[in-house]
Amino acid sequence: SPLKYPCLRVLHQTAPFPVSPSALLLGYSPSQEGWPKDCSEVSAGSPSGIYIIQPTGLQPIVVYCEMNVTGRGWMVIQRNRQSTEITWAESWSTYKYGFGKLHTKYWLGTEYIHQISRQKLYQVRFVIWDAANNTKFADYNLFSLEDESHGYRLRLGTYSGLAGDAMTTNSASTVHDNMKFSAKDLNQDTYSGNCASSYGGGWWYSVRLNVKGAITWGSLCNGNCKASAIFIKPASYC
Ligand SMILES: [Ca+2]
Repeated sequence: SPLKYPCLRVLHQTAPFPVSPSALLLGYSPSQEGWPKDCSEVSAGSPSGIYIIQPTGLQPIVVYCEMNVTGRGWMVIQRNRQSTEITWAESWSTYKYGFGKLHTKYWLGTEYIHQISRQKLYQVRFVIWDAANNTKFADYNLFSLEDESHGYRLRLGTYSGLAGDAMTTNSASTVHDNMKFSAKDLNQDTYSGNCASSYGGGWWYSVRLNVKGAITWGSLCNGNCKASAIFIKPASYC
């Protein structure tokens, strides 16, 4: 049988993965130490694609590893497109365990992002395709999520990039660092209303990447971004 991985469990619940056995068998198998803990541990020279990883304390999960962008080993935790057919207006528990399709519109799952980010020190790259379809990055040199009992509070380091710092600016209405995650049925934003219900998504508001059709990143694009993706990998120290 070509399927060698009886232990593989697809944990995402709302949509099946477009995973073919061949995609899972790109010369890829667990080492004696087991599965990689993240995409940075996938062996050098491997192509971008779908891999099995096993973060500490979790079952093996399926993720997309971007191995070609400047510096290999990025793990994709989010993708969205302006043309998305999914609504993104999901519940706390659906955001918790993730949804969508790995190649196009996708949320890995807030719980998995938390579990992964506690393994090592991580950095994050927000990739924004602006209204003219130019690709811009916003990098933060540290990234982690606290656990669910602390609302998956977001921790971000120092910004660099050309997309603009839409996440750690000083404005009380736009800062994301230290904010809790919100979904339509769990309002933890600092606004008097319910941002997740108003915008139809889930986030540490006010940026809107997890939203249907109105992707917004600071002043770079306001409701008219073409697409987004979020990558994480271990932080570099020097
Ligand atoms: Ca509120």
